[in-house]
Amino acid sequence: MHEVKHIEEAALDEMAAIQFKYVSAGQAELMLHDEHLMALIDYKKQASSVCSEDTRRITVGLESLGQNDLMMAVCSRDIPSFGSDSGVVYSCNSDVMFGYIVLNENDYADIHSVAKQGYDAIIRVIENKGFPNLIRVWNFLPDINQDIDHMERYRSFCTGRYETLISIQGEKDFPAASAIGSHKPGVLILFLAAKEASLQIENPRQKSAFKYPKQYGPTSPSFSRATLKRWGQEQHLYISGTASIVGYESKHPHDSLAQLQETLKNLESLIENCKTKSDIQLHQLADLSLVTVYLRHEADYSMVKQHLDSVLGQHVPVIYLNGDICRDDLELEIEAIYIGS
Ligand code: 3EB
Repeated sequence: MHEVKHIEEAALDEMAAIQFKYVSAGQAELMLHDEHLMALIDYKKQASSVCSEDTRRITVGLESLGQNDLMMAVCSRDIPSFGSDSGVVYSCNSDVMFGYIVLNENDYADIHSVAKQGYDAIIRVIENKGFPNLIRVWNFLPDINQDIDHMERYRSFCTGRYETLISIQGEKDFPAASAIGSHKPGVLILFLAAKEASLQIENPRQKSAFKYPKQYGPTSPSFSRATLKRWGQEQHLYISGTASIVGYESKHPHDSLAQLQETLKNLESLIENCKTKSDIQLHQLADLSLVTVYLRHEADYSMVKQHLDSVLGQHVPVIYLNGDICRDDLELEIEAIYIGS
Protein backbone atom coordinates (compact mmCIF):
# COMPACT_ATOMS: atom_id res chain seq x y z
CA MET A 1 0.00 0.00 0.00
CA HIS A 2 2.65 2.46 1.08
CA GLU A 3 4.77 1.76 -1.94
CA VAL A 4 1.86 2.38 -4.31
CA LYS A 5 1.14 5.70 -2.64
CA HIS A 6 4.77 6.77 -2.99
CA ILE A 7 4.76 6.00 -6.68
CA GLU A 8 1.57 7.97 -7.15
CA GLU A 9 2.94 10.94 -5.29
CA ALA A 10 6.15 10.88 -7.29
CA ALA A 11 4.16 10.76 -10.53
CA LEU A 12 2.12 13.73 -9.38
CA ASP A 13 5.29 15.68 -8.57
CA GLU A 14 6.56 15.15 -12.09
CA MET A 15 3.39 16.34 -13.76
CA ALA A 16 3.24 19.95 -14.82
CA ALA A 17 1.25 22.07 -12.38
CA ILE A 18 -0.77 23.42 -15.28
CA GLN A 19 -1.72 22.20 -18.74
CA PHE A 20 -2.95 23.99 -21.82
CA LYS A 21 -4.79 22.20 -24.62
CA TYR A 22 -7.10 22.97 -27.48
CA VAL A 23 -10.43 21.18 -27.29
CA SER A 24 -13.47 20.94 -29.55
CA ALA A 25 -16.83 22.31 -28.41
CA GLY A 26 -17.93 18.72 -27.65
CA GLN A 27 -14.85 17.98 -25.52
CA ALA A 28 -15.29 21.34 -23.80
CA GLU A 29 -18.80 20.42 -22.62
CA LEU A 30 -17.37 17.28 -21.00
CA MET A 31 -14.47 19.17 -19.45
CA LEU A 32 -16.84 21.50 -17.64
CA HIS A 33 -17.66 18.46 -15.46
CA ASP A 34 -13.96 17.91 -14.67
CA GLU A 35 -12.87 19.29 -11.31
CA HIS A 36 -9.35 19.86 -12.68
CA LEU A 37 -10.51 22.46 -15.18
CA MET A 38 -9.20 25.94 -14.25
CA ALA A 39 -10.49 27.87 -17.26
CA LEU A 40 -12.08 27.33 -20.63
CA ILE A 41 -11.35 30.08 -23.13
CA ASP A 42 -13.96 30.44 -25.84
CA TYR A 43 -12.64 32.86 -28.47
CA LYS A 44 -15.82 33.14 -30.47
CA LYS A 45 -17.98 36.21 -30.54
CA GLN A 46 -21.15 34.17 -30.15
CA ALA A 47 -20.27 31.91 -27.26
CA SER A 48 -22.97 29.45 -26.31
CA SER A 49 -24.85 30.47 -23.22
CA VAL A 50 -24.62 26.99 -21.67
CA CYS A 51 -23.02 27.24 -18.22
CA SER A 52 -22.48 30.96 -18.68
CA GLU A 53 -22.73 31.28 -14.89
CA ASP A 54 -19.62 29.09 -14.63
CA THR A 55 -16.75 31.52 -13.85
CA ARG A 56 -14.23 29.16 -15.47
CA ARG A 57 -15.76 29.96 -18.84
CA ILE A 58 -14.21 32.99 -20.55
CA THR A 59 -15.54 34.61 -23.74
CA VAL A 60 -13.02 36.63 -25.74
CA GLY A 61 -15.21 38.14 -28.46
CA LEU A 62 -13.27 37.40 -31.64
CA GLU A 63 -14.57 35.67 -34.77
CA SER A 64 -13.01 32.22 -35.26
CA LEU A 65 -12.02 31.45 -38.84
CA GLY A 66 -12.20 28.15 -40.69
CA GLN A 67 -14.11 25.03 -39.82
CA ASN A 68 -12.93 24.28 -36.34
CA ASP A 69 -14.29 25.85 -33.21
CA LEU A 70 -11.42 25.05 -30.91
CA MET A 71 -11.29 26.43 -27.39
CA MET A 72 -8.37 26.57 -24.98
CA ALA A 73 -8.74 24.43 -21.85
CA VAL A 74 -6.51 25.20 -18.87
CA CYS A 75 -6.21 22.30 -16.43
CA SER A 76 -4.61 21.89 -13.03
CA ARG A 77 -2.46 18.96 -11.91
CA ASP A 78 -4.52 18.68 -8.72
CA ILE A 79 -7.99 19.96 -7.97
CA PRO A 80 -7.69 23.76 -7.94
CA SER A 81 -9.31 26.24 -5.61
CA PHE A 82 -11.33 29.14 -6.98
CA GLY A 83 -11.90 32.70 -5.86
CA SER A 84 -12.34 36.30 -6.81
CA ASP A 85 -10.94 39.52 -5.41
CA SER A 86 -10.90 43.15 -6.67
CA GLY A 87 -12.63 42.06 -9.88
CA VAL A 88 -10.02 39.38 -10.57
CA VAL A 89 -11.45 35.87 -11.01
CA TYR A 90 -8.92 33.10 -10.46
CA SER A 91 -8.17 29.45 -9.91
CA CYS A 92 -4.97 28.15 -8.36
CA ASN A 93 -3.10 25.16 -6.96
CA SER A 94 0.07 25.19 -4.86
CA ASP A 95 2.29 26.37 -7.76
CA VAL A 96 0.29 28.41 -10.20
CA MET A 97 -2.64 30.76 -10.65
CA PHE A 98 -4.66 31.32 -13.82
CA GLY A 99 -7.04 34.27 -13.75
CA TYR A 100 -8.70 37.11 -15.57
CA ILE A 101 -10.34 40.48 -15.17
CA VAL A 102 -13.03 42.07 -17.34
CA LEU A 103 -13.11 45.87 -17.20
CA ASN A 104 -16.07 47.98 -18.28
CA GLU A 105 -14.62 51.09 -19.90
CA ASN A 106 -17.58 53.19 -18.73
CA ASP A 107 -16.27 52.82 -15.18
CA TYR A 108 -12.94 54.52 -16.01
CA ALA A 109 -11.83 57.90 -17.32
CA ASP A 110 -9.90 56.43 -20.27
CA ILE A 111 -8.13 53.33 -21.60
CA HIS A 112 -4.94 54.38 -19.81
CA SER A 113 -6.63 54.05 -16.42
CA VAL A 114 -8.37 50.82 -17.48
CA ALA A 115 -4.93 49.29 -18.07
CA LYS A 116 -3.35 50.81 -14.98
CA GLN A 117 -6.12 49.72 -12.65
CA GLY A 118 -6.65 46.35 -14.31
CA TYR A 119 -2.97 45.51 -13.84
CA ASP A 120 -3.07 46.98 -10.32
CA ALA A 121 -5.84 44.56 -9.37
CA ILE A 122 -4.02 41.59 -10.93
CA ILE A 123 -0.75 42.44 -9.17
CA ARG A 124 -2.52 42.88 -5.81
CA VAL A 125 -4.19 39.46 -6.11
CA ILE A 126 -1.15 37.51 -7.32
CA GLU A 127 1.03 39.03 -4.58
CA ASN A 128 -1.54 38.44 -1.83
CA LYS A 129 -2.08 34.84 -2.86
CA GLY A 130 1.63 34.01 -3.19
CA PHE A 131 2.07 33.91 -6.99
CA PRO A 132 4.10 37.10 -7.51
CA ASN A 133 5.63 36.09 -10.86
CA LEU A 134 3.59 37.12 -13.88
CA ILE A 135 4.56 34.71 -16.69
CA ARG A 136 2.08 35.18 -19.53
CA VAL A 137 -0.72 37.69 -20.19
CA TRP A 138 -3.27 38.16 -22.98
CA ASN A 139 -4.78 41.61 -23.49
CA PHE A 140 -7.97 42.02 -25.54
CA LEU A 141 -9.35 45.50 -26.08
CA PRO A 142 -11.84 46.89 -28.60
CA ASP A 143 -10.91 49.59 -31.17
CA ILE A 144 -7.22 48.99 -30.47
CA ASN A 145 -6.02 51.23 -33.34
CA GLN A 146 -8.48 54.07 -32.77
CA ASP A 147 -7.08 57.50 -31.95
CA ILE A 148 -8.49 59.31 -28.93
CA ASP A 149 -7.15 62.84 -28.42
CA HIS A 150 -4.35 62.17 -30.95
CA MET A 151 -3.21 59.04 -29.14
CA GLU A 152 -3.89 55.51 -30.33
CA ARG A 153 -5.78 53.50 -27.70
CA TYR A 154 -3.13 50.75 -27.77
CA ARG A 155 -0.43 53.29 -26.91
CA SER A 156 -2.44 54.70 -23.99
CA PHE A 157 -3.04 51.13 -22.82
CA CYS A 158 0.75 50.54 -22.91
CA THR A 159 1.35 53.57 -20.69
CA GLY A 160 -1.15 52.43 -18.06
CA ARG A 161 0.20 48.88 -18.07
CA TYR A 162 3.78 50.13 -17.77
CA GLU A 163 3.03 52.40 -14.81
CA THR A 164 1.73 49.46 -12.81
CA LEU A 165 4.26 46.83 -13.88
CA ILE A 166 7.39 48.98 -13.51
CA SER A 167 6.37 49.86 -9.96
CA ILE A 168 6.78 46.22 -8.91
CA GLN A 169 9.38 44.73 -11.25
CA GLY A 170 12.17 45.51 -13.68
CA GLU A 171 11.89 45.22 -17.47
CA LYS A 172 13.76 41.93 -17.30
CA ASP A 173 10.78 40.37 -15.52
CA PHE A 174 8.05 41.45 -17.90
CA PRO A 175 5.75 38.57 -18.89
CA ALA A 176 5.23 37.19 -22.37
CA ALA A 177 2.11 38.80 -23.86
CA SER A 178 -0.31 39.34 -26.68
CA ALA A 179 -2.37 42.49 -27.28
CA ILE A 180 -5.23 42.08 -29.71
CA GLY A 181 -8.12 44.25 -30.83
CA SER A 182 -11.38 42.49 -30.01
CA HIS A 183 -14.80 43.20 -31.48
CA LYS A 184 -16.97 43.57 -28.41
CA PRO A 185 -17.06 46.09 -25.57
CA GLY A 186 -15.02 45.48 -22.44
CA VAL A 187 -11.31 44.98 -21.84
CA LEU A 188 -10.28 41.42 -20.98
CA ILE A 189 -6.90 40.57 -19.44
CA LEU A 190 -6.02 36.89 -18.90
CA PHE A 191 -2.95 35.96 -16.90
CA LEU A 192 -0.77 33.11 -15.74
CA ALA A 193 1.20 33.73 -12.53
CA ALA A 194 3.45 31.44 -10.55
CA LYS A 195 5.14 30.97 -7.20
CA GLU A 196 8.51 30.58 -8.97
CA ALA A 197 9.92 32.89 -11.64
CA SER A 198 10.27 32.04 -15.33
CA LEU A 199 13.19 32.81 -17.66
CA GLN A 200 12.73 35.71 -20.04
CA ILE A 201 13.90 35.05 -23.62
CA GLU A 202 14.32 37.83 -26.18
CA ASN A 203 14.67 37.63 -29.96
CA PRO A 204 17.94 38.71 -31.62
CA ARG A 205 16.04 39.71 -34.82
CA GLN A 206 13.83 42.08 -32.86
CA LYS A 207 14.57 44.90 -30.49
CA SER A 208 13.15 44.15 -27.06
CA ALA A 209 9.64 45.63 -27.05
CA PHE A 210 10.36 47.38 -23.75
CA LYS A 211 13.14 49.27 -25.59
CA TYR A 212 11.15 50.39 -28.65
CA PRO A 213 11.88 54.04 -29.50
CA LYS A 214 9.33 56.74 -28.67
CA GLN A 215 7.92 56.94 -32.21
CA TYR A 216 5.83 53.85 -31.32
CA GLY A 217 4.31 55.52 -28.28
CA PRO A 218 5.40 57.48 -25.23
CA THR A 219 5.87 54.27 -23.26
CA SER A 220 7.30 51.09 -24.75
CA PRO A 221 5.18 47.93 -24.49
CA SER A 222 5.85 45.94 -21.30
CA PHE A 223 6.41 42.40 -22.48
CA SER A 224 9.15 39.93 -23.24
CA ARG A 225 9.31 37.87 -26.43
CA ALA A 226 8.90 34.59 -24.55
CA THR A 227 9.06 33.08 -21.10
CA LEU A 228 10.36 29.61 -20.31
CA LYS A 229 9.04 27.84 -17.23
CA ARG A 230 9.94 24.46 -15.83
CA TRP A 231 7.04 22.67 -14.18
CA GLY A 232 8.49 19.51 -12.59
CA GLN A 233 9.64 17.24 -15.44
CA GLU A 234 8.01 19.44 -18.06
CA GLN A 235 9.09 22.68 -19.68
CA HIS A 236 6.70 25.19 -21.19
CA LEU A 237 7.74 27.97 -23.54
CA TYR A 238 5.17 30.74 -23.79
CA ILE A 239 5.81 32.68 -27.01
CA SER A 240 4.38 36.20 -27.20
CA GLY A 241 2.37 37.44 -30.11
CA THR A 242 4.94 37.71 -32.90
CA ALA A 243 4.55 39.86 -35.98
CA SER A 244 6.44 41.19 -38.99
CA ILE A 245 8.72 43.47 -37.01
CA VAL A 246 12.48 43.43 -37.59
CA GLY A 247 14.48 45.55 -35.19
CA TYR A 248 11.68 47.84 -34.16
CA GLU A 249 10.16 48.55 -37.59
CA SER A 250 7.13 46.96 -39.21
CA LYS A 251 8.11 45.24 -42.47
CA HIS A 252 6.04 44.68 -45.66
CA PRO A 253 3.14 47.01 -44.85
CA HIS A 254 -0.20 45.55 -45.99
CA ASP A 255 1.45 42.53 -47.69
CA SER A 256 0.07 39.59 -45.72
CA LEU A 257 2.13 36.81 -47.30
CA ALA A 258 5.42 38.67 -46.86
CA GLN A 259 4.44 39.51 -43.27
CA LEU A 260 3.68 35.85 -42.61
CA GLN A 261 7.10 34.82 -43.93
CA GLU A 262 8.84 37.50 -41.85
CA THR A 263 6.88 36.44 -38.76
CA LEU A 264 7.94 32.80 -39.26
CA LYS A 265 11.58 33.92 -39.51
CA ASN A 266 11.11 35.77 -36.22
CA LEU A 267 9.67 32.67 -34.57
CA GLU A 268 12.54 30.53 -35.88
CA SER A 269 15.09 33.00 -34.57
CA LEU A 270 13.38 33.05 -31.16
CA ILE A 271 13.49 29.25 -31.06
CA GLU A 272 17.21 29.28 -31.95
CA ASN A 273 17.92 31.76 -29.17
CA CYS A 274 15.93 29.69 -26.72
CA LYS A 275 18.05 26.63 -27.58
CA THR A 276 21.24 28.50 -26.73
CA LYS A 277 19.81 29.50 -23.34
CA SER A 278 18.23 26.21 -22.25
CA ASP A 279 18.09 22.47 -22.84
CA ILE A 280 14.70 22.78 -24.55
CA GLN A 281 13.85 20.06 -27.08
CA LEU A 282 12.16 22.50 -29.43
CA HIS A 283 13.95 22.49 -32.78
CA GLN A 284 11.54 23.72 -35.41
CA LEU A 285 8.16 25.32 -35.86
CA ALA A 286 6.55 21.90 -36.39
CA ASP A 287 7.52 20.99 -32.79
CA LEU A 288 5.24 23.69 -31.33
CA SER A 289 2.33 22.36 -29.28
CA LEU A 290 -0.33 25.06 -29.67
CA VAL A 291 -0.46 27.90 -32.16
CA THR A 292 -2.87 30.84 -32.37
CA VAL A 293 -2.99 33.06 -35.45
CA TYR A 294 -4.69 36.46 -35.38
CA LEU A 295 -5.68 37.90 -38.76
CA ARG A 296 -6.83 41.46 -39.25
CA HIS A 297 -8.64 40.47 -42.47
CA GLU A 298 -10.77 37.36 -42.73
CA ALA A 299 -9.94 37.24 -46.45
CA ASP A 300 -6.32 36.24 -45.65
CA TYR A 301 -7.41 33.03 -43.93
CA SER A 302 -7.07 30.56 -46.87
CA MET A 303 -3.68 31.87 -47.94
CA VAL A 304 -2.28 31.88 -44.41
CA LYS A 305 -3.68 28.45 -43.56
CA GLN A 306 -2.30 26.89 -46.73
CA HIS A 307 1.15 28.32 -46.07
CA LEU A 308 1.17 27.41 -42.37
CA ASP A 309 -0.06 23.86 -43.05
CA SER A 310 3.01 23.32 -45.20
CA VAL A 311 5.34 24.71 -42.52
CA LEU A 312 3.75 23.16 -39.42
CA GLY A 313 2.60 19.83 -40.89
CA GLN A 314 -0.55 18.03 -39.82
CA HIS A 315 0.13 17.58 -36.12
CA VAL A 316 0.22 21.09 -34.70
CA PRO A 317 -3.22 22.36 -33.68
CA VAL A 318 -3.80 25.92 -34.88
CA ILE A 319 -6.59 28.34 -33.96
CA TYR A 320 -7.30 31.13 -36.47
CA LEU A 321 -9.01 34.25 -35.16
CA ASN A 322 -10.13 37.48 -36.72
CA GLY A 323 -8.66 40.24 -34.54
CA ASP A 324 -6.90 43.56 -34.97
CA ILE A 325 -3.14 43.83 -34.54
CA CYS A 326 -1.75 46.61 -32.38
CA ARG A 327 0.12 48.43 -35.16
CA ASP A 328 -2.18 49.50 -37.97
CA ASP A 329 0.30 48.45 -40.67
CA LEU A 330 0.42 44.85 -39.38
CA GLU A 331 -1.93 42.26 -40.85
CA LEU A 332 -1.24 39.26 -38.63
CA GLU A 333 0.31 38.01 -35.42
CA ILE A 334 1.19 34.48 -34.25
CA GLU A 335 1.59 33.23 -30.68
CA ALA A 336 2.45 29.74 -29.50
CA ILE A 337 3.07 27.44 -26.59
CA TYR A 338 5.63 24.63 -26.56
CA ILE A 339 5.10 21.85 -24.04
CA GLY A 340 7.96 19.39 -23.74
CA SER A 341 10.73 18.07 -21.59
C1 3EB B 1 5.18 43.66 -31.38
O1 3EB B 1 6.04 42.79 -31.47
C2 3EB B 1 3.83 43.30 -31.94
O2 3EB B 1 1.75 45.05 -26.20
O3 3EB B 1 1.47 43.18 -25.13
C3 3EB B 1 2.92 41.60 -29.62
C4 3EB B 1 2.79 40.99 -28.38
C5 3EB B 1 2.65 42.95 -29.73
C6 3EB B 1 2.40 41.71 -27.26
C7 3EB B 1 1.75 43.81 -26.15
C8 3EB B 1 2.26 43.68 -28.59
C9 3EB B 1 2.13 43.06 -27.36
O4 3EB B 1 5.40 44.76 -30.89
C10 3EB B 1 2.74 43.65 -31.05
